[in-house]
Amino acid sequence: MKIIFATGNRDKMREIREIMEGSSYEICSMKEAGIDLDIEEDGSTFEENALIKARAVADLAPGAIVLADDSGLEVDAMDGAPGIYSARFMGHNTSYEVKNQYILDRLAGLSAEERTARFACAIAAVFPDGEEIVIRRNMEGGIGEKMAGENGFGYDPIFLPKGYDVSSAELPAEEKNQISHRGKALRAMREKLVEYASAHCQ
Ligand code: ITT
Repeated sequence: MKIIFATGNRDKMREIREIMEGSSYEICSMKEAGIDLDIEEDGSTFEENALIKARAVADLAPGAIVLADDSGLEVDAMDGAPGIYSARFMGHNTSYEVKNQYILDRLAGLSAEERTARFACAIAAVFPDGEEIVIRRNMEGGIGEKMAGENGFGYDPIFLPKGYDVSSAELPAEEKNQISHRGKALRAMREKLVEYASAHCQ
């Protein structure tokens, strides 16, 4: 069966393909499915926004299973910001170097205990029969003292996963995917997809 991933973010799409490798589903991006859509993410939680994206694409792709990812970074010392606004934080066109430096400056002088943060990822699925599922998983950790690493994307250079003294941008892709919010949420969703397939495809 075919799955369309409702994302326009190429870095997310790369991780999604890595994490879903070996599944019996054919995974295609929105672009590969010929869908070009600017979706207004006006929900107030990761879960709501993931569903908004999946439903918008499902409306244009009858018969396909549509998945969407809404994710972001919650910094406790910033009252959970940038949170659901992670992509829009300081403006869509502002570089991650500038966004990351801003967060480092906001946390200057705080101890490790005061620098706690997490990445969150909600994955929503909309099935051809209208069934919907949303799964959220977190990766706990903290904000480092400086940017480090070239892997990953977005806020990875300033995020130290719990138990690691390197940033998630310093981890090889397979290692980040093992512990990441996206890896955990997608592996849980993969189990739901297997259940769906065994119930619906003889
Ligand atoms: P789509 O809505 O098209 O999927 P987007 O980039 O707008 O793409 P989101 O609204 O979900 O996606 O915003 C997620 C942002 O959170 C993303 O742009 C990064 O800045 C950040 N983020 C999410 N997961 C991340 C990760 O694994 N590593 C680093 N930053 C991450």
